[in-house]
This record gives sequence, structure tokens and C-alpha cells, in this order.
Amino acid sequence: MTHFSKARLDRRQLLKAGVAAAIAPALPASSRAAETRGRPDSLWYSRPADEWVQALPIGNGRIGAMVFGGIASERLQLNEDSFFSGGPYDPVNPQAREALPKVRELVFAGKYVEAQALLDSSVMARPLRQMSYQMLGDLLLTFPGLENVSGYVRELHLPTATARTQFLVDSSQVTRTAFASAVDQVIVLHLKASPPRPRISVNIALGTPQQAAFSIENGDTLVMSGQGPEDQGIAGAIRFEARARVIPKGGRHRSSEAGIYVRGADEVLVLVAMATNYLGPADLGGDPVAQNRERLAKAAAFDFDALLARHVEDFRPRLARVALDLGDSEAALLPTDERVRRFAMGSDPALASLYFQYGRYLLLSSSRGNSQPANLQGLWNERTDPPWGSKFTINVNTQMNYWPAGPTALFECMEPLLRMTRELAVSGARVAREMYGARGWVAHHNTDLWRAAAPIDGAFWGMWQMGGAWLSLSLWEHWEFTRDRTWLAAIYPLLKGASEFFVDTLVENPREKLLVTNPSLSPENVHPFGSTICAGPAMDSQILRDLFARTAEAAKILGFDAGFAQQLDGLRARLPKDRIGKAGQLQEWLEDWDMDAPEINHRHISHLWALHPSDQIDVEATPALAAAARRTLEIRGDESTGWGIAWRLNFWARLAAGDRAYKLLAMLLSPQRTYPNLFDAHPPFQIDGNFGATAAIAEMLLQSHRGRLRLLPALPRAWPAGSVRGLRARGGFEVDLAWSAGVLTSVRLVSHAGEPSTLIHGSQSRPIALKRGQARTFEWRNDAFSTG
Ligand code: FUC
Repeated sequence: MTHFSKARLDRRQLLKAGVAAAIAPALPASSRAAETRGRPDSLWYSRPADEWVQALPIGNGRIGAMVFGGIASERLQLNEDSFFSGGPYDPVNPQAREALPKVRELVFAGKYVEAQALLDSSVMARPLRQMSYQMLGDLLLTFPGLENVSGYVRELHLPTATARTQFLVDSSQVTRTAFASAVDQVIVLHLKASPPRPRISVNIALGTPQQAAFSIENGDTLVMSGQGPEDQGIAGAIRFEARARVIPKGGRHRSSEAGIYVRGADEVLVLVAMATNYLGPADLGGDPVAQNRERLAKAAAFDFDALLARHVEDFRPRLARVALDLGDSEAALLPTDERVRRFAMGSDPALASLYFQYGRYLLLSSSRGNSQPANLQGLWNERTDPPWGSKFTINVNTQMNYWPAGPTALFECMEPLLRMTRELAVSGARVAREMYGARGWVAHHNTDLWRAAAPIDGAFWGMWQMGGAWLSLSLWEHWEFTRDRTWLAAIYPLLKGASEFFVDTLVENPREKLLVTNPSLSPENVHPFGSTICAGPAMDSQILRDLFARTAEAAKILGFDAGFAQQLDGLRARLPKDRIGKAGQLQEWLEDWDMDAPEINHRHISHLWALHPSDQIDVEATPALAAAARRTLEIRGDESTGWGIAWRLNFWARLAAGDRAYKLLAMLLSPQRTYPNLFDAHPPFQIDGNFGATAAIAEMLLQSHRGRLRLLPALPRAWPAGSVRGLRARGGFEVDLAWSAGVLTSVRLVSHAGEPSTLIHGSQSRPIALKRGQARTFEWRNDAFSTG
């Protein structure tokens, strides 16, 4: 049905054929490079990367590299995701508790600038900024005497998660393959040349801008170990180590402290292990040296083909859970960066499906197993002072990273988010108690490796209490898609604690006697009174409506806390409802300030949270609010940062406006918002746009709310024919769709939870009741569902 399924081989076939052969078909050397061109499931280029945003990312969740694909010199820029600046710290500001009642009074008296000043002087975190994610170093290779090459091509093959560089030297094909193995926890780089083999000569070294020492072990292993940097007065407590073992076949090698020198080898295998002493936000008892030694010893027991086979066997089925075919295009024969330049001209639907699978590839590569969650740059960062610290911005960015996880069946990617949220609930309980005098837990608009939870950067951006509540709701989504009861039980304490904080801190607004947050803000938009600070912005009430409802629902399902659930239902009824303002827009604030706010095109559209990711606003169930949301989108405009466009794309999909959504996708898939390696450009690089748009493409094809499965709700004219296999819907459904001439042709459902639902397409609906594990196919004929 698609490139992905066509390309799939079963395991026996793979092992029989040798996986290396499976991904590099045995063709004459000269035609093999050409064969790579236009592989539909690869990003590929005809030149090495000059810049970082041209290099290709590989990652196993925890460790990763950017592969430059150089010829005479190659660089793999290395990351390990627990390498942050600073060390454990407590950002609680003890003055906050006394200052907050005064702040609340100022806000209710309309003295927003004064309230902001008091927040800045007495409530913000100490230190004011959080710690930042660090680049670890580089694996550097130089190939003396290598020149006059032809037929150059480098690619990132998504189904096998391998980066490959190939070129010809005389008539010999040089192939360099790199991947980050989750099974073996090493980065693998393999260098080889086809017959008539030129022998491989290469100098290999490690480098880093960090404070580090270098040594050699056993004559074949480079070791680089160091200490993380101090930040904001917090001493650097991370100890890191990278070690690279060089295993040549044939030839000679020698080493010095500066590197390992291989001469005349037939093949060279390099295995890189990386680790830090981080075990948790308050536990730095890890032993990176022992971990790396053990990983390298285990991995070195396998040869390259075996390492590759183990890696592909692990990765391929995860990515292959979903296959998307939006139609082929001739443009697919062009290098990927050229396709980005041309996307707006139309006729390259296959770039949209490639971008979709790339988003899934990036999430699988940056959030898995024991890893940190995907940060602002996923896993890939080449700087010691990255933009916004490359940490976790939780007023939209981190949550956006996880939007594709449920709909595109990347369930394992959620584990790191659960772990982080649990840790944040611990530090967040301290902030709740000591700064607010409240039970439960709270997190503001950012967190870092140390799970700092207090408001940062300045009250203008940071004085927002909903970060933890929204994260808890992201975890709830996983329950919606999987109906995994163990997961629900695991997240219940987080939902409950997040709710408790607001039970204790919501206040009555004097005029309407409604329950509101105070102080708060509508991320990060300034209102007409010279500040962001306010009480009860629409987004807060929307998040609380879902938080209270989901917590109560979870309590009911699990049979816990009936009294608490009832209390939440009562409070929920006293939250302000969404309001429609004088321009027909959905109001961002309690008062109708929107049209007088100075940044009318602001990138955040926080008050449309009710439309997406929530389902409080729905085209069918709440048409007046949906129309107001639409009006807000028109006023706000399409132009925005990468992630701002990606969120708008999701909004338009929810409003069933397929062509408008496609227009935004085209804005995103342009050189202004997409780098040559398809990384999203805020600018600078920020990965949320990749993930937000991946989720939006799924959203254009399938939506599932309020017990209804909407099929092709926002299909644009640009994708008249296509198919998708393996999308997931809330209620535990797996959905395959096919369409042609812009019309649904068939839908196949598998129910994993045995829940009833209703299929919706166009103006037709059809109730379905499948048992757990049951599958059923419907044809769409004469504008109606039929069972064939
Ligand atoms: C929020 C956004 C910015 C940026 C930063 C990381 O503060 O407003 O645009 O994405 O997070």
C-alpha cells in the first residue's frame, strides 16, 4: 500500500538476505548511488552538510548524533540527554507566600503593572533562570589522501533509522553507515569500500568544548571524560564520559592521546558509548565509566551486520505501525532540500508524507526507554548555550512534542514524559507548599533536568501555574488511545495532586464570584494594560475544566476518592465559561480586551486550547464557540513561528478546514520554517514544529472525540487520493482509511477496547459496536457506509 509497507521484509527474509544487503541492494557500484536517489522513505542530499541544520539526526532516545556526511573529514556531533548544566537545586522563593495575597489584591484592583513588579521582586524563582541542555562533543574522522570522489550521496533512511554516506573513489564504492542502537545502547559507525577495495586510512578523535580530559585505553579506545558547567551560580554536578572503540579489519593501527590512526584497513567499525552520573533529579550516583565499559564490551561481541540487524529489527516495526500514502510525486526524485524549496509550488504530496514519518522518526529517536523526554531540540544540540536552554518549555512546547504519540501509535515514547512528570510532582509539591501554602503540586512555564518548578525568567513570561496540569492531561491522552488501566492507575496521583493545588488556590473574582487563577497570564501575550499579569485567562479555565473532569473520571474508573471527585465537579461548575467578544472572537481574557491588545498577531493562541488539544470546542457540539474560535484565528493571522504555524494547522484541522490547514502546512514546509534536514525552524531550530505538524497531518485524516470517529474531516484538495494504515483513535481503535477523487472509499477498524463508537463521514454517521480484538471493514458507496 505504501512505500513503508512495500519496503518491509519479514524477519526471516531479513536475516536470510543479511540486513545490510536489504538496505543497500546488491547493484553494480556505479548504479548503487543512483539507486539511493529518490528513495521515497529517505531524506537525501547530493552534498555533505556544511552546517548543523543540514546534518542528519540519529538517536536511540538517550544518545544521539548529527551526521555531517563529510568526505575527507567526517563529524558526528554527539549528545547524551542527561547532560545539563548545574546540579540539583531548589528554586523556591520563600518570600512568595507573603507577597501573593498582596499580588492578588493588586490584580483584582486592575493594578497589573504593580502586580507584575511585586511578582518580579518577591515571587520569582531563585535563581531566575533554569539550567540548560549541553552538547557533549564530537567524533571526528579525517581520511588522509582521500580526494577525487564522484557520485556522492548521503541519506537518512527512516525505516531502518540509518544515516548513510556513499561515493565512488575510482570504481570503488565507499559506504559509511551510522545508527544509534537502542538495543545495544551505542552509536555505531561503519566504514567500508567495495572491491576493488581502496584500503581505508583514517584518523579518529574525540573533541568537546566542555571541560574534559582525554586518554586512550588498550590502544583501541578513545576516552573523553569531563564535568558539566556551572550555571546561574549552581555548580556543575554532571560527570560525563564518552568512549569510542575502534575496531579495524585488516591493516595496522596505532594511537596517541590525540587519536587513533588506522592505515590500510578493509573495514573499520567505531562504537561510541556515552553516559553521565545522572540517575534522577536528586541522585547523581551513576557510574558513567562502568556503564560505558559494559556497553562497549557487549556491543563489540557483535560484528557490524549483527549490530545492524539487531537495530533494524528493533526499530523498523515501531515506525511501520503507521503507513501513509498521499500520492507519489516526480519531485521525490530531487534532493530533500530542493523539495522543501519547491513544496509551495504544489505537486509534491510525498514530501508531506515523508515529513510525517520523519516526525515519528524523531520522536522515536528522542524519547524512549530510560531517556529524558524530547526537549526543545529533541535530543540534538550542538551548543553550550542553546536557545531557551534547550530545556522543557511546558506552556505548549513540550506538550506539542507529544501530540503525535497517541494518534500515530508511538506509545513507548510516552514513558519518559511520565517519568519526568512524576519527578516534577515531587519538586512541584515543595513549590506548592512553600510558595503558595497549598497541597498538591504545581509547575510553571518551564522545567529542566533538575525538575525545577518555580516561576522563572520574569513574571511577564513565568507567572503561569498550569504547566503541570497540562502535562498531566498529556499523560491522560495516552489512556484515551490505549485504555491501559495500569497507566491510568500510574497517572492518577499526578492528576489528583495537580487538581488539589487548584482546589486550594483558586479564588473568587470580586465581580462575578467565579473561581479563577490569580495571579496568572495568557502565555506570553501582553494585554492592553501594559502587562501579561491577570486573573482567570480563558486558557486556565479551559485546562482546569479538563483537569477536574479527567481527575474525577479517573477516580470513578479506579474506584477511588468519590468525595474528592464530587468536590471537583462542584468547583468545575464555578469556573468561568468561554466568552465571545465584541469582534465575534473567542475571548483570551475574562474581559473583552483582545482587540486592544498590542500584539494582535501573537504566536501563542492559548485561548484556543479548548479547540485543540482539548475537545471542549467542537464544530458539531458547540458551533457558536467554534465560529468564535475561527474568528480568532482569522484575527491572529497565519504567519507565526514554526510551532505557532503547527498549532494553527491543528486548529484549522479541528475546524474541518482542510485547504486552510494545507496552506499552513505549505507555509511550514518552506525554507523559512524548515531547514534542509527537515528540522523545524522557529527560527532557530526547535523540534516542536515537527511534532505539531506530524500530529496535524494525522488530525486532517482522522479525529476522535466525544465517542465519534471522524474520517477524513479535513482532507485538502491537494491530496485527492491516498491511504493510511494504523492510525489510532481514542477509545482504543486502530484505523485504516483509503480514499480517491477526494472521497472515502473504505475504512477498516480494529477495536482494542471493545468500546462502542460512531463513524462520521460527510453528513453520514453510523454507530459501531465491535468487541475487543474485533476488526471490521466498511465500504463507502453512494454517500453511505456499507458492509460490502
Ligand atoms: C515559548 C515561546 C517561544 C519559544 C520558547 C521556547 O516561550 O513563546 O516562542 O518557543 O517557548
